[in-house]
Amino acid sequence: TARTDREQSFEDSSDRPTLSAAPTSNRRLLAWVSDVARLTQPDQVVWCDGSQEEFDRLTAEMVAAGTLIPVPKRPGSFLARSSSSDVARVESRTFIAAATQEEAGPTNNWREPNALREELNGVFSGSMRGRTMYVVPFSMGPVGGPISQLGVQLTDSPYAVVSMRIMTRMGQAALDAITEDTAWVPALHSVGYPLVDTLGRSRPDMAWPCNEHKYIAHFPDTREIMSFGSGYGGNALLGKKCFALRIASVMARSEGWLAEHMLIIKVTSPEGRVHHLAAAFPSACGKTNLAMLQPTIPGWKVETIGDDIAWMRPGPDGTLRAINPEAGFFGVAPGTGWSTNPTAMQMIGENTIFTNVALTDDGDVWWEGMTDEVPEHLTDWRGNDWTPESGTTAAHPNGRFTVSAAQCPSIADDFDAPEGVVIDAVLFGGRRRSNVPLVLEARDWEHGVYLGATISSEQTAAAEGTVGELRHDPFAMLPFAGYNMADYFAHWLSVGSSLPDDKRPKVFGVNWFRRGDDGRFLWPGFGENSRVVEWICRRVEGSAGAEEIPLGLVPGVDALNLEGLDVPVGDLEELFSVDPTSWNAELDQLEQWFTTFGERLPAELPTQLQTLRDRLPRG
Ligand code: GTP
Ligand code: SPV
Ligand code: MN
Repeated sequence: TARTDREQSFEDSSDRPTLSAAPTSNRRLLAWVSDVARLTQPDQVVWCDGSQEEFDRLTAEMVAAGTLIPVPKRPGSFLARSSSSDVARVESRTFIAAATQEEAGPTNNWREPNALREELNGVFSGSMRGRTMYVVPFSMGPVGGPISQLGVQLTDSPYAVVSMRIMTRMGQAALDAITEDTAWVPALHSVGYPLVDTLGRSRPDMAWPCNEHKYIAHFPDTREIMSFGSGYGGNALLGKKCFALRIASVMARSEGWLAEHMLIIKVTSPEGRVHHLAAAFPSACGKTNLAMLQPTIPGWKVETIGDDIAWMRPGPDGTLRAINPEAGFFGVAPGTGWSTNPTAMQMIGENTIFTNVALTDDGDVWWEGMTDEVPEHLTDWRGNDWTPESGTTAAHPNGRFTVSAAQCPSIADDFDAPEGVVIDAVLFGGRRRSNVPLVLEARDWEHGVYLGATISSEQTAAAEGTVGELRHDPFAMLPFAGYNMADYFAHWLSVGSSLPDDKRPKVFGVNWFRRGDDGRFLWPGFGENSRVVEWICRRVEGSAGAEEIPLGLVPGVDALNLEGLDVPVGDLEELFSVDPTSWNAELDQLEQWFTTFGERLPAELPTQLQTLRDRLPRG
């Protein structure tokens, strides 16, 4: 292929690019790119401008290489099949290299920064041989916005480049915003599969190159990211979990704001009143679905601002203002269908990159839950023939779609607002088959922080581990907090107390996943969740009633709008029932878990736990 002036070859100069053609004069950036190129030894360096032309060129190259397969039924769309060992985030290989283990805290894998840096220098040495290194400048949030942040990803994965173009504001505008004195996060990524070894022998590429030995490494003190060995989602699109949550949470703590694993929606009531809600649910527990909810109750409108990450900052007027730092959605495919999430189905009709889903014989994608009818023959996510008798799922349970927010039919007009939207309510939820009620309002901010800190959820396929196993996932941030979780709880308490009483968001807990003894979901979920959203908005307005139960405030019999809903009375009762025996057992377990945080745990949390214990009937 012809070389453009944005590409530099090493053959021209001695052992590294002159970088004379680089479209920036930023010295720190040029020095870093040059140092990384010397370490990783790519054939060439390409500076990405974020143009459609560049996207088309890269996708064409990936089609030729077998990395992408066109999806003819959806214009501009492609399927990627990852290596079967590279299908989700790898939490056991995710490291927080804080100065001390205590700073990383008991929920993170800590590594001593200098030792890890040394180890990674060895791992990255020559890791891009035979490949192109792309320089990917990006902004999280609108370029130049007061809440936005800049970063540059260096990667040898064209899949990461095209995904970053969808997921972030990527390209020349972001690069131009990086001046000598702006802060930006250096994010280095390699799939760890060089095509030429140290003796100069070459080997063929793979459709999805990766390395069995993975590192997702974060240096919070210097705000750097180094990711090696994986091409997948949160491991490889470094603006997302690595930057916008792990590094950003560290920035947020020192600057008095919040970086959260939250969706953001704009809700308009039948009277035209607008409320913004932010909600934290663990991975694959319903954020994308709630973000794109189509209300089943008349007169209500829900619009999308974000589906995965929220940056929330106390504004000059005392309100908590939030932006979605992303520009696209990397959503779970299985379970996404016309009956559950029609908005998403409309959104992914074109210009979408699918990963690890099945292909139909007539050139479309398919996954479990997309249609009621199951196709008789498919090519599964591994590329094998598949029929309903195969005994496996056709799509990987963590198969995903990557699509621009601009294509979302429910995107809100204030999606792009650089100053963010005012958050009126914060929701915490998990996947709980028992104990946790459909909806619960916290008595105050401290109680709300307790609700966030004590989220437990059945594990999903979004990370390696045993699916279905209940685990603590405080604030849905267990894999994403970049510092000590106990300090993170304290930070939440402190941000809340910095807000004036009348501006502080109300806090709620929700659970769409409670099941009956027979194992079926007690609540229909999806669009019907609008009924819960309605009660939350009415509570914010001060117009809906609530009843106090030991756990907090719940809608009384008449406060939840059940008009036209076909849920048996018995199920509704069960959705709010509190079993003292199992709650006391849950509190014993929580108390035990609290001890893992030692002295750093804010006293407010055990106090809240004791209050709850005192309120429970003796079991
Ligand atoms: P990440 O992108 O991993 O952070 O996940 P997410 O929280 O955005 O999860 P998502 O909305 O994609 O939901 C994941 C799974 O939960 C899908 O299979 C959905 O079909 C299912 N789900 C979402 N909302 C509901 C609901 O209200 N009820 C039930 N029963 N399932 C739901
Ligand atoms: C999650 O796992 O919470 C995701 C997908 O949103 S990933 O980008 O892989 O983290
Ligand atoms: Mn997520």
